[in-house]
Amino acid sequence: MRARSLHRRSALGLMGGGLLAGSGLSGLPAWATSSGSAGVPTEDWAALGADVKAEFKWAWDHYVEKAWGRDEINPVSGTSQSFFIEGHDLGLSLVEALDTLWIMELDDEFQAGVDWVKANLNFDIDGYAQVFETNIRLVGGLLSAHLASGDPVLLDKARDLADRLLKAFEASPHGLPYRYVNLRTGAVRDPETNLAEIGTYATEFGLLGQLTGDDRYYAAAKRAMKHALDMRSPLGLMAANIHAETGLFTSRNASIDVYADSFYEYLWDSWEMFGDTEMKTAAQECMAAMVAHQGHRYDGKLWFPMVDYETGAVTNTSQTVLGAYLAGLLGQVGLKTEGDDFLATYTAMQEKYVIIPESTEVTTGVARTTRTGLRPEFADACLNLWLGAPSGQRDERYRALTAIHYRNMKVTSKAEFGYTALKDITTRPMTQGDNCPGYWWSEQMKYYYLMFADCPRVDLDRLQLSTEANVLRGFVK
Ligand code: IFL
Repeated sequence: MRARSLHRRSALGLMGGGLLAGSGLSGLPAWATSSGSAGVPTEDWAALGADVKAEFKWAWDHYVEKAWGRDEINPVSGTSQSFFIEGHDLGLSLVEALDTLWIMELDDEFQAGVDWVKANLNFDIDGYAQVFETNIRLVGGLLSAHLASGDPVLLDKARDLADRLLKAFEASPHGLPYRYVNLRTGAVRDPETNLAEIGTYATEFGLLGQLTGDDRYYAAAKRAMKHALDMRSPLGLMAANIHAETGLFTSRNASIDVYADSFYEYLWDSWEMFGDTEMKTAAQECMAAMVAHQGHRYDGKLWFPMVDYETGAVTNTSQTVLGAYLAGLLGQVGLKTEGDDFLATYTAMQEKYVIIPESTEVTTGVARTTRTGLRPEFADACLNLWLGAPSGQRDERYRALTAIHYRNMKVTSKAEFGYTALKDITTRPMTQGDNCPGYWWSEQMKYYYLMFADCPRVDLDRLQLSTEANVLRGFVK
């Protein structure tokens, strides 16, 4: 790990007793680790929001200096790397950052990013891109930047890219996209896929359809989702793995997180964005089936381990940090008690480990892995639960929990040139990796800012975020 600033050492010192003892966040006030609503402190939220903006600007300046136009910065070494296609960078972090820059009113930075996109981003590449990632990160990023700026070139680029991705759907007899498509030739590969990768298109494709008047996009997205929904077992569950050529499940594991997570988000989002009542019903049915057949308590904590989709027998007792999104989604579909219950599970993991482990053994509540991916899902869940009440009645507890998440990230994951994933959360200090995933620019920094700052450019009551937190509705112009 690189040498740190005095400021950061002080912060570690503040928390050090609790961290070293492995007994939580001693050194922080009692409220900070509380999952109850009593004792939520008065915080200067505007000041915390300003701090998030300052950190984002600081990280952006380093990206500009060290990695401009590259997919991801490695913020310890000051190097960079490709994400989609080795040697053909697509400005991933830049595209992911655009709507966050806009919300933060960092207008010069936003315009510089847009100008780079217009001058450099060209998808006519003879290389295979992962269809799911390309959609949520690039199509979504371009669409939100278009909504922010009104620039038609950004919409043209989103459409061009989506047209290339459509080839992956059209190659399957069932309309289930292959995992990879050659952006130039339309050739496909990797038919063994999963719910997340066949079913996370509806919001970007639906919005693209609204903006272009072309129904093909949403139709393709919905056809793939419907195919899987139609194969639900009598328990109401789907297996998470599926084959694009046979159309059949290739495992028996129903999962809320790995291989599946955003499929479920996009059922509900299809209702919220487009009023699709069929998808609303499906979302409610799927959530009810999860609660009934996947929800299990271990040591009093609610978890959703993998189960056999036909029998409900538990098949795997690990759960990833990605699963935290479900706490927010449960709240969105009207199962707030269960959502709060599941959030409390991850809150306890945050108290215990400071940074929620990438994967947990649910029977013991012990981390299965030491590395983490600089993950946003806990803050995502807090935001969705917070937004569940109208302005003025929102529960401050969610903001307080998110403030802990933010401060813990600052203390553990800030490197010389940006924020990084961690190699080992069990060492003291934690051992840093050397990569800032693209989603950091789109997700947690936006969640923090939306919750802490006054955002004149966003109407929180209309806000619609994609799984990658791209703003697809709710900008104030
Ligand atoms: O890319 C992110 C997105 O939220 C997703 N899956 C995981 C990533 C963040 O952990 O759908």
